[in-house]
Amino acid sequence: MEKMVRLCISLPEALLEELDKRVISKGYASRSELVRDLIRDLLAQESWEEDKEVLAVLSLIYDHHDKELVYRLLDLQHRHHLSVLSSTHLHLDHHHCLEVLILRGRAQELESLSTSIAGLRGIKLSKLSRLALPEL
Ligand code: NI
Repeated sequence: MEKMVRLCISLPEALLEELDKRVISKGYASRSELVRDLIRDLLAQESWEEDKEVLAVLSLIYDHHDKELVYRLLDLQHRHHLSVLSSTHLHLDHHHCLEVLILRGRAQELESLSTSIAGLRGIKLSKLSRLALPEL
């Protein structure tokens, strides 16, 4: 269990109200939990801005009847096989597939791969979740 430190911070009242609204609407157990998440989000954002080694989850929806798209998607994944840690494919219905790729590598490389995939003709949805590697 990590050692916890208490701190006291000053906020304008209106900002505290906004914080508390989000603690309730997002179901956080406390203000502390929300503030910890905000700091972790900021650290993740900085890791990406500084082109550090990062993690990402790329979610895709496409129609598998487009054989050209399926070929190009697989080809891109093989060309970046060191960055693609895993891929999960789910057949949503007769037409649509959901594919989730877990990626690890330099931020710019993952951004570039994600952009290449998102730009393939026939991709109906592409969403990249940017994560930081946990600190040791
Ligand atoms: Ni499928």
